[in-house]
Amino acid sequence: VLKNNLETTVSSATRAVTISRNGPVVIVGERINPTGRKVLISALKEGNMDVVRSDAVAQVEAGASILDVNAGVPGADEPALMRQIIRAVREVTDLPLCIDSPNPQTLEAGLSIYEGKALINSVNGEEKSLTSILPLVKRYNAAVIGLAMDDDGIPQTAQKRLDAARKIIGRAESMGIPRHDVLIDPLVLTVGADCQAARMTLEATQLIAEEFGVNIAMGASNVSHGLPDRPTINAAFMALAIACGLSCPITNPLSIPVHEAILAANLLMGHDEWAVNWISYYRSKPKE
Ligand code: THG
Repeated sequence: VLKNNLETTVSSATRAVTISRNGPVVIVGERINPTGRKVLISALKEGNMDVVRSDAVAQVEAGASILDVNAGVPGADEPALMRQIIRAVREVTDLPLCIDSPNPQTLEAGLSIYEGKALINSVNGEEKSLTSILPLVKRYNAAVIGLAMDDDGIPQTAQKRLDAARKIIGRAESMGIPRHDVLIDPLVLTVGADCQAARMTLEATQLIAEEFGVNIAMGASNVSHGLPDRPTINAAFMALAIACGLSCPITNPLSIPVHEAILAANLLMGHDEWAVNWISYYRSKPKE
């Protein structure tokens, strides 16, 4: 059990959410992301925000506490699209947002209209990323997810991912960004390509959480890419990662196996007193 647990608070204009290993995990809903979603891509190309609004509502109802928003439509004006998506989501929910883009112009477009303390997704240990993204984190008083990679790419060992995390945290602190506002993503690759990949990410998660106390975010669904019955693998990985220190999974809360694994892990990790959340989930669950 980890002892050094920093707290990260993000907010909208009217709501604050605290991420911490001292409480239940905070689910970042990943669905507002056009990658691989033809229906969402074509709606966004036409400026139609209906899918964005319905995805937002569905994820809130399924238990997301933060919503990831990604405007990565090939050929689109991403900064303009990011603003449209953020405004559409704000019409239907006041959950805090995780603004997801590798592009500083897109991030800034979103941040400039966002009210509250956003979560920026993401910076990484490459010089180009550190120098373009961290000033935005500072200027907008945001929190940020740091991907555990550097100018040599994604490290192949847990120790080197720890080193990449150290570089990101050190650079953030040198700019006056407090350590508790930096989350680290130890990076999840598919076990379909390398059967040691998940184990290595779990080890990196533990090392980084222990050494720095920072919150850990990850896009856990990548773990099963290319394999059959992905939700079962994702659910098992989710429970293991939470035990190793994951506090902020970026996932689809509408996936029932993953969602149930998260609720069960919260209970088993001692963050669901009298099993109140587990029992109330069970009571409201549609019967087969
Ligand atoms: N780390 C961080 N941020 C991330 C990721 C990460 N953001 C993006 C991604 N990874 C997490 N988000 C998604 C969003 C969608 C899917 C996976 C991860 C996905 N989409 C389906 C597909 O491509 O087949 C299609 C969607 C559907 O219809 O279900 O799987 O690792 N920091």
